Amino acid sequence: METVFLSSDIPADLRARLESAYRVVDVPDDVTSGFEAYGDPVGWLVAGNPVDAAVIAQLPNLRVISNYGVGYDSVDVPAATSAQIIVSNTPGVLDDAVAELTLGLMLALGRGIVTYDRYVRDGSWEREWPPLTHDVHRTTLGVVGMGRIGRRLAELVAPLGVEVLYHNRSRNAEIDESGVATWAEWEDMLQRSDFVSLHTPLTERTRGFFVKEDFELMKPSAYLINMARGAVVNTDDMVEALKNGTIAGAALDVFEEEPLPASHELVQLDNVILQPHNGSATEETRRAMIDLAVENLEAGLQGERPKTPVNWEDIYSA
Ligand code: 8YV
Repeated sequence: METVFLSSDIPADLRARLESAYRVVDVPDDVTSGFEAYGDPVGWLVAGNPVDAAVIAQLPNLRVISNYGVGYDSVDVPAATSAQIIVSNTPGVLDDAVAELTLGLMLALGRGIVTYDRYVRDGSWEREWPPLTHDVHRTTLGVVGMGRIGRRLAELVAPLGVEVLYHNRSRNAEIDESGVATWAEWEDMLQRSDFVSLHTPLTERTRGFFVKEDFELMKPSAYLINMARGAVVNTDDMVEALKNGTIAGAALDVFEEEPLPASHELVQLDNVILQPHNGSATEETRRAMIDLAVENLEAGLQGERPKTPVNWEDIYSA
């Protein structure tokens, strides 16, 4: 039997299905060497594991890397493509879940939901009524990296009368046609938005791209939401902007270092809502994601085009 590596827990029925055709081996998600201890895989289901060129070079018979997640920044796709390894991801099935958590965070930031939960619990309410909060309806939301998730978010906030601006490197024709959001120049979007929500993939171009000057363009009353990857923002600049009042607050689902150590400076800040990389983390959505990830793995191993490949055309075109 050929070997398949799994670097995520998967539901028992899917595991049994894989085990009927492959030798299935659990490999911790931080292993980058010493693969001989686990075997010689033809397929690997990864969940944010670092799979760089050096890792790929150690696995000469690998044919498929199925990424359990839409963001595949932890996989070196060009290295996989040169080794003729199919890479797939799980787009589409998590759009609703990520967009709804983003909406929840907008409401929590604007209406002080987390702050005022603490206010009641610590007895502050027994002493005085809390300060007023801010409307979320009829505000302006700026989406950075408008794709499927951003579009779903734009649809969700529409009934609240929220105006949605977006900025991508190039305009998204489908979005422009749909009218759910309006493209804006970078400075204009940052200056006008009450919420700036990041949904861009992490690439060499977006790594560390959101810096001090960008925070300074935002309104002092505005909030940053990061649902993308921690590394797209310069964390030191963000902490500074949050501490000195350049912006009003932030809601963060992703961090440069995950899990975020409880001793991190961000944890000390009252104007930040912290989430443990939770955007897609519902029973229903994770099931849909893992179904798709396993289907992609099986298809690729059978020499078929996975439902949602990343590099199929790069390998098989020409
Ligand atoms: C994780 C995510 O992949 O889809 C993404 O890009 O960030 C998450 O959904 C999830 O933790 C599963 O590995």
